[in-house]
Order: sequence, then structure tokens, then C-alpha cells
Amino acid sequence: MSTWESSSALLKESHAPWDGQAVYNKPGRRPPQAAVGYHKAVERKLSVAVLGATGAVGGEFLTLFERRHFPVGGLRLLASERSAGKRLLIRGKEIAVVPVAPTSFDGVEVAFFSAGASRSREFAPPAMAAGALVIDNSSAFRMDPGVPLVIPEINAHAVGPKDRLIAVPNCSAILVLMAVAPLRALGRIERLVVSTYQSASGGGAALMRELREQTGEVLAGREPRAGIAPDPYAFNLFSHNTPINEAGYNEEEWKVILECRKILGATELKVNVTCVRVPVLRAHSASITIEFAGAAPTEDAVRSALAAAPGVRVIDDRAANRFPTPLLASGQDDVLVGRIRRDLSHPSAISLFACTDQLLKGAALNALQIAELALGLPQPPALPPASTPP
Ligand code: 2RA
Repeated sequence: MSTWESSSALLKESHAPWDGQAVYNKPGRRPPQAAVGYHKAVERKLSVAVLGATGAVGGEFLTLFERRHFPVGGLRLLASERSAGKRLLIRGKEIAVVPVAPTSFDGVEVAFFSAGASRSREFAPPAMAAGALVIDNSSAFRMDPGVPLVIPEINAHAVGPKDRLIAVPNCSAILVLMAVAPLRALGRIERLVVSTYQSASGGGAALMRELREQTGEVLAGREPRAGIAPDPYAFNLFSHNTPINEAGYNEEEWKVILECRKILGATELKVNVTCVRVPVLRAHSASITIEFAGAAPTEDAVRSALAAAPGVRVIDDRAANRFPTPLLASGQDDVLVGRIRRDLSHPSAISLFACTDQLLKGAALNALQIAELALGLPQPPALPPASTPP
């Protein structure tokens, strides 16, 4: 019997009701079907691995485990040869980060991967063979038709009981869809026009460091040293730092197009997107115009649909000129949405602006929510406030 099977055997029907109300549900809404189907709870601690433990997303997992009461028994911290050897402090205990190898997953029941697509391609097969449920933050398997690509608030139904590899969507796709998916109740969505304003965190801890250092250098009157960004980063912005395809779209834009269609199950959805990196540390923002098949819904209907959507918080105070900002979103679990207005240039369109913490809902939090869903864990009770970011 594989580790997965043996751990599944220990999953028991929970007496506590699945508390869809807490995270996925607001009054009057139904919990996602898959979660209802998995109305079970793990009654013991799990053996967990984090691949990419020293990275920006890896670090978020460690605090999220505590904040969401994830039932971590053993914790294996894995990284590339280069980053291994560090020691991380968890619950007052130092744990060494060890170099990843195909045998690293023996005995592991849940593995969170956040070390890039090539490492995911290399280590997901041995991890699954060892019986682990793999939640992959990279782009390696997202468009594989056999791999669910999941935002739990939107397509929890995509997760089946036999799935052992589940992909976390691109952070910009998560941001866009968290703001757009709740509006499907108001009419058929035909087209999205999106511009992103993406933070340094999406490029990893090294790009965050580069932004801080270059900013310091410019403020000190020095010429900033070039780093991994293709352009000077401090006090600047640039087209997303990924290769451009023949159609003129960079990789990030292409991911947003394909992943939005897959997650919504809407192969015909038209998406026009421009992805830009801005000098913000850890929260992505997006301007989104949503074109409906018929007349646009009213602003009030849009506001109500978003206010009722799990994981979304509306900040839309025209009088005070107060709307979502990346700083307000940083360290928060919710996606913030505001600037809700008619697109006066188009009778079927609504425009809005959204921000999310790229390391949380854009990566680690979404991954952990997927694990909670797949394992049938009860949703965490009242969550303490999210961390205060830099
Ligand atoms: C970025 N999408 O912001 C990446 C992070 N996954 O560049």
C-alpha cells in the first residue's frame, strides 16, 4: 500500500461539519461541491515537505502552516544544492534545509513545490511515486489536461479523490479570476481586457532584494547596479521579464490567457492582457475590463456579487477616493477589489481594479487551500491577522 493510500485510509468522517461558511462561503452561498464531497478530516498529523523552502513563497508556507493550523507532523525542508544547508526557525526549533533528491519524498504525504518548473518536472514523478500528494506552484503541469488547475473558491469541483498532483495557477491569473469569477452570476462573460502591475515578489526573493538595494542606491545618489531585472528597477517599470512569442505576447500574458480559460472551463473566453513589472515589493495589481454577452450589470449588482464572494474584499469608497492598493493587500489573505464602474465606451462592459498579496493568495495560500480541500480538512476557524509584510 502506498503512503497515500495508507494516509487516505486514516481519513475518517468528521463529526465537525465542513465549515464552508468560514472561507469559501458567505451567507446564502453554497460550499464548493468537491469540498462537500470530501466532508472528512484528517485526525492525525501529516508528514509534509516543502521544496523551495528558502524562497519567498517557501517562507510563506511555514507561517501559513501555523496560521491555518495545518496538521504538520514531520516537516522536511528541501531546496536546491545551492540553497541547502541553511537552518530555518520554526516554532522555536531550527530545521535544516536539505538538498532535494529523488528519495527526499519517501514517507512524505503532502509536498508543496515552489522551486520552479524544471525542478517540478524532475521531482514530481518520484514524489508521487513515493505516495505524496503534490501541490505544484510552478507552470510545469498547469496546462496538462490530466492535472487540475485550481483556485478553491472558483473550481473546487476540479479536484477529484484520486488526484495526486494539483497545480496552483499563475499569480496574475488568480488575481484576475478572483475578481471576475463571481460576476459570472450576472451574465455570460465574453471578453476580458487586463493590464497587470506585478510586484518584485513574483520574480522571487532575489528580485525583491534587487528592488530594495537599487532603491537605496538611487536615494543615496549612486548609480544602481544592474541585477537580474532586464532594466533598472528602482523608480521604473518594465514589460514582464519573460520571453515574447511570435504573437508578441510574453510568457506571463500567455499563461494568463490559457489558465483563465482552463480554470473557468471557458475555451472561447477572449482575453487581452498586458503584463508589467512595477517597483512594488509583494502585491500584484490589475486593471480589468469585463465584457458581458448582453447589457452590462449595474454597478450595484457587481459590488454585491463581489462583496458576497469568498476571499474577496470590496474597497470602493469614491467619496474618500479610497480603493485597493498593493500596500493594503500586502500580508492579507483577501483579494481587494474596487474602482467598480461602467465602461462608458462599451454598453456591455464593467471595469474594476484588484490587488492581491502575490506570495499569499497568489501562491502559498492558494496552494495550502488546495491541500486542505484535497485532504478534506475542515476549514480553519477564525484566522488571526495575516503577517505584516515589509
Ligand atoms: C511573476 N507570475 O509575477 C510570476 C510569479 N509566479 O512574475
